Amino acid sequence: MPVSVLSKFSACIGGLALCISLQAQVYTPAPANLEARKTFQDNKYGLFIHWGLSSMLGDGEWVMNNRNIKVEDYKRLLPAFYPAQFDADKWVQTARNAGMKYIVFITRHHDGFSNWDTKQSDWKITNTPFKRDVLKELAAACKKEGIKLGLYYSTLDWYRDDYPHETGRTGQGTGRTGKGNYASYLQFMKNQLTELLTNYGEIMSIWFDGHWDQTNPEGAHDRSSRIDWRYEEIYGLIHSLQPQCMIGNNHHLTPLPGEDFQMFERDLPGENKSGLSFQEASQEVPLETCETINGAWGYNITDRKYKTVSQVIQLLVGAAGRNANLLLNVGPMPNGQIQPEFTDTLAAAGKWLEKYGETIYGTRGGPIAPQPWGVSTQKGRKIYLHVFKQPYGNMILLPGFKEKVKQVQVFINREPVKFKQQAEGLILQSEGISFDGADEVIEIELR
Ligand code: H79
Repeated sequence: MPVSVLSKFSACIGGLALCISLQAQVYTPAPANLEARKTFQDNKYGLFIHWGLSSMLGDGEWVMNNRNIKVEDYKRLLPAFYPAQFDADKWVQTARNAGMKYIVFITRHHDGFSNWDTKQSDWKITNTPFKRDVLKELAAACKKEGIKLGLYYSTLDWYRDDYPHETGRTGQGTGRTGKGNYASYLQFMKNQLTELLTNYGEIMSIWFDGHWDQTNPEGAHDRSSRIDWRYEEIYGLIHSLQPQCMIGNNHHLTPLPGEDFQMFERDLPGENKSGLSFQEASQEVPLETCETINGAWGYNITDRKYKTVSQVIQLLVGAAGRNANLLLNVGPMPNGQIQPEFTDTLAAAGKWLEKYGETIYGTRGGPIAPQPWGVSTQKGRKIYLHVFKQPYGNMILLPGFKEKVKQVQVFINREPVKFKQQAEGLILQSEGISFDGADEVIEIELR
C-alpha cells in the first residue's frame, strides 16, 4: 500500500466553472517508518562508502566532470575494473570496529555507473571482469553483522543521454548532444529503485543526491529546479515497496513532502562552512551530517588531509550535540581495500566509543545549545556535557538551567563534581578534572 497520499482539494467558487485546484501532497509516514527514524537517531554513527569505476583514476568521484572526460573515453574503465581485494565482510568489520551502526553505499554516483547487477543498463559492475554483484555481498555481510544498509543514489547522470543534461550545471563536457528526455530517465530510475528495494533485503534508506544540478547555486534567492523531478512518484514507489525505508535528498533545501530525514553536506546543522547549507535544520525529521575522513569522497591518491582521531570524535559528538547523526565517509582504493590510515583512525575512535558510547548512542541533542567549550546530549534523566577544552576559569556555567539536579559526576571515573544551583543557572566546578582528551564527559543526573 502506498503510504504517500496525494490529495486534491478543489475549491469551486459559486456555480461558476472557475475552479481553483490546489494540489497538496500529504505524506503520512508508516508506523514502521517512524520506528526506523527512532532507531536511526539512536544509532548515531554510520560509514559512507564512495567507490566505483572512478576510484581507479585516484582523483575523486567528480573526475569525469572535472577533466571533461567523454563518455566514450570513460567507458574504457569498464574492462579495467578488477578489485581483487574486495571483501564485503572487511568493510562491515571496519564499520563495526569503528562503533558505527550503519553503512550507506554508493549504488550509482554521478558517472551513472551501477554498483549492482541492474537489468536496466550495461553500464554496471557485473559487466567488468570482476563480474560480482558487490551490493549483494555487502547486503549479506551487513545482515550477518546486524549493520543497517542505506543506499546512495544519484539523480544526476553524466553518462546517459536521457538525463536532461542540457540544463545541468555539471557534466557539460562529457560529449552528449541532443536533448534529454526526463520521462524516459524517470522510468529508468524507478526501475532501478525497484530492483534495489526488491532484491537486497531491508534497506534502511535511500540517499538521493544531484538535485542541485538543476538549480541556481546554493544561497541564491531562487532555488527552484529547471525540471520537475516528480518526486511524489519516486517517493511513493519507495514507500510502497518498503514503508520503513527512509528517504533523504541532498538538495540543500528544507525537506520536501515524503522525505524522512535531512542531511547536511560537510556541515553540522546550523553551520554553513561548506557554502551548501543555507537551509535550516528541520525540527520534524532526523538530521544527519556527512563528512569525509580526509578531504575527498571517492579515492584520491594525493589527499593526505587525514582527520585526527580527536577530530573524528569531536565531529561525532558535535553532531550528537546538535541532535544529528554523523555519516563519515571513506573512499576505498581501486583494489577494494579501505586504506590503513582510515581504518586505524576509525578503530581508535571506536575504542573511545567503547568507553563513552553510553553518552552518544540513544541520546538526543541536550538542553544546552552548543557552547565554546563543547555540546550536550541527553538520555532520560541524564544530561551529558561533552567538554572539548578546558573551560575558562575552571568553571562551567549553564545559563538559565532550572531543573533540579540530583548529582554531577565525571562520567568516566564517577568522581563527584561540585555544583551550585543559582538564579543565573547551574555552576559546575571543573577544577581537578583533566580535559586533555578529545572529549571529557560530565554527567548531570536530574532529580
Ligand atoms: O557524493 C558526494 C559528492 O560527490 C556530492 N555529494 C557528496 C555526498 C557532491 N559534491 N559536491 N556536491 C555534491 C555539490 C557541490 C556543488 C558545487 Fe558546484 C560544486 C557547487 C559549486 C561547486 C558543481 C560545480 C555545481 C556548480 C559548480
